[in-house]
Amino acid sequence: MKYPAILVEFTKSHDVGDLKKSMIGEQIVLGGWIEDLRKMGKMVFVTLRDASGRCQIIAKDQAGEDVSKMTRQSVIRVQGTIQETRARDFDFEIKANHIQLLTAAIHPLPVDPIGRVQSNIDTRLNHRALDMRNQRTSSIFHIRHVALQSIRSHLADRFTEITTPKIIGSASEGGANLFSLEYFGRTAYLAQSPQLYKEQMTMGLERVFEVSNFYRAENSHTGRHLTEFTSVDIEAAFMDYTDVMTTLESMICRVFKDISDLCTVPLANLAHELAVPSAPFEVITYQDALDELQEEGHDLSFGDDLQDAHLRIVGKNHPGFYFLTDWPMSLKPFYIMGRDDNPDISKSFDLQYGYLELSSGGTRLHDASTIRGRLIQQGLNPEQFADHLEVFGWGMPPHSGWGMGLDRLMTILTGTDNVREVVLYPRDTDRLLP
Ligand code: AMO
Repeated sequence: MKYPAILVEFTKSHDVGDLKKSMIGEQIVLGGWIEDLRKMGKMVFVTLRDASGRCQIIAKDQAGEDVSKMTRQSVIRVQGTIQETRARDFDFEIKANHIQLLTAAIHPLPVDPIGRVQSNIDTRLNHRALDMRNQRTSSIFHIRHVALQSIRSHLADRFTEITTPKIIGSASEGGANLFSLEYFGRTAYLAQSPQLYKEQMTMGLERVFEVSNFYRAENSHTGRHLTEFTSVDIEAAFMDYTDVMTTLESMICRVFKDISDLCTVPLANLAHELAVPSAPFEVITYQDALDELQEEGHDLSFGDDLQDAHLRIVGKNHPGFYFLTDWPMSLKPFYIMGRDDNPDISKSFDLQYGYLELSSGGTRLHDASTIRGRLIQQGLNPEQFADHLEVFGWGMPPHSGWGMGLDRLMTILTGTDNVREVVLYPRDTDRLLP
């Protein structure tokens, strides 16, 4: 390997994670930040971290700039040689010939990325970039990365990935919870979901999926609601709701297996033991849930929505993944189909994890006049859906699909109880910065 010109460039020859004991004697150039620094006599011991790991650097105090005066979290570049170590925590160490300070971290820092001093979630989110040097935080985002890869590779086998618009002219999920914005003299909205577009795409592509951010002007202050969230959506022609439930179930099992196999270190950093679920997931009906609630003294009638308190009771009886099916039509959006034997019951489902709703989906209506009737029934104006309804006259196949909240799934995968922990820069009613 050609030895880089240390004083001219700021590149490095290796990531810390690339180094091995078998490389003892090799000259390398590392770049990273100072996690810890101890001066012992004329020697300075630096724990250098980069995104791939950490290693010990041993330097004479006069190696390059005055190392012992450098602050923790400052960015340095180290030119040195790999050698044997007597340190218990490391297999080898780097004897530095030269340490170059690239950027000094100004102290006091607003959060301690080592986690010795604990900060509350708001303080950490206000300083997210520095929080990302905390191994717990970076582990969450490593797991998120693997989950996204796993989801994409699972779906891409049979589905085509699409990207639908986020600036739209009419609501995708009905009128409530829409963010509006001024758009060159007209009103535009931020998409709540890809619902209408993904349905339309089944006409030509048959099976599609999307992983994107969507927007809900929801004034909810819970650990599971954001105004900007990431949704994984599928829509498939010639499938009914039971078929897409199977797709969801197998995708969830695959993601858990992949995380369990590929993320042992991040999971250990989070002290989280992941239980890989197996298919088939339990299925209970909305009526079963009402009966369970009745036994607990909650008298709900068919058509009543299940509030958070109700789902917490049902979730206690079903702590893992389970499908909740057969919802009343009155609780479902205009595009959901009713059952042939009982038009008051929908061909739809939610995927629950205990009390937490992870996904909802169903068989869609594919007949324009029925959709028009449902829109009117729900107090929506069919005129505003004219472009969408027109498509249904061009030969729309029967189709089904679901949307799944990735951020909510991430809380289960990482053992956290707040979606703000698993989103880089969460947006909620209070949080618009940074
Ligand atoms: P729904 O509105 O139930 O269905 O949303 C689907 C899933 O998205 C997640 N989710 C949210 N996550 C965080 N913050 C929010 N504010 C938020 N809102 C929703 C949840 C939820 O289960 N178009 C349909 C899906 C379909 O039928 O294909 C839809 O959007 O995990």
